[in-house]
Amino acid sequence: MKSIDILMPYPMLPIAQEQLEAAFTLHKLFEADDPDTVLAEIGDRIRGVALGFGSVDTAFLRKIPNVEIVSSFGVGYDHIDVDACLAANAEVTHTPDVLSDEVADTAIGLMIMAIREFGQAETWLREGNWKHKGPYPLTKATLRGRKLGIFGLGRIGKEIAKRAEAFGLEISYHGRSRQEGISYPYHASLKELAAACDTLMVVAPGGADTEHAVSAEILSALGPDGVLINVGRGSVVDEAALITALEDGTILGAGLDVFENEPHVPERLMQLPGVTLLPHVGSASRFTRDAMGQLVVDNLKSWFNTGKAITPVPEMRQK
Ligand code: NAP
Ligand code: 8YV
Repeated sequence: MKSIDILMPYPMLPIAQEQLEAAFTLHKLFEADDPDTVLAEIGDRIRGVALGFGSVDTAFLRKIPNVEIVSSFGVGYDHIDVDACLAANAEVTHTPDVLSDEVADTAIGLMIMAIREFGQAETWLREGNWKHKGPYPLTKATLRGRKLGIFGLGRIGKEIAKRAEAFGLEISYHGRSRQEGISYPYHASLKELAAACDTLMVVAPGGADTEHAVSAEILSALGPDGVLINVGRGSVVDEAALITALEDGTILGAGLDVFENEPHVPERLMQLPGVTLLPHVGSASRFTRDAMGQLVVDNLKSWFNTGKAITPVPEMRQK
């Protein structure tokens, strides 16, 4: 496969970079002084892209007209224009399943942190308040008796539900359709789900269809005991509406791993005491990120060895 040229626009983990370097002719665009000039020179030769970061659109695809496959790191692919890839006859792959457990663990951890204020309690201790002022105040919220509404009961959502069951939470969900063989109650609209629960877990994908789905109206339906957890995509939540809802008590709190304009987090959000914020670490253990990196490599190798990818995005299966 050494005769096959692969483009790596941004750095990736050693597990991916080293294997791709050994198997293919790898072009590390991020090492070039002038990436545009390099891409203009080698663009015609590129047959595969190993995408760890950045987006793919028509303009980018035009620079690599003979590309056959874009192998993306991560399960979410809202940064890739799949229609443009289909038009360019390029396969798109992602890294589902290998990260579901890790992200579900993060979601549960974030939910408990947000509800029991563990981040704030740790700050209380570290700043010496325990010694000088006494115990951290009792938390307004508890996990006991909470109703968890899952927006996006997919691979990760189901792992979150499994864990939440062990905590004794009542679970229901919303997606575009009711799922066969799932016993949790289904709500046909997000508003109905928000009204029926007090803890809304967002684990739906980003993109135009879900943009700002969690609006001021949804937050109002969630209500004053409501806690919003987002491990899906920042774009799914109207961040300005969320900040207002937290400031005026429309909802009680939030736990966020993803944001509208990462890595920028609005100052007003950071100032709010009832909010737990994580820097998009849902899948961020070495173990899980290595498994994702391996799948990026395996998809490329499989494509060039057999003509089939291992984990194409669903749109590719429909073509
Ligand atoms: P998945 O298996 O495809 O699940 C997505 C779920 O969302 C499905 O149940 C789907 O149900 C629902 N959904 C999709 N489009 C929808 C829409 N327009 N309206 C309502 N529901 C919709 O994906 P996954 O592997 O669980 O991953 C989910 C998302 O988690 C990813 O796309 C990514 O954005 C995010 N993620 C975040 C992190 C992190 O680090 N925080 C890590 C990994 C993934 P229906 O088809 O029935 O609508
Ligand atoms: C990664 C993610 O942080 O898989 C996803 O959709 O959001 C995360 O696992 C991200 O893809 C890495 O850039």
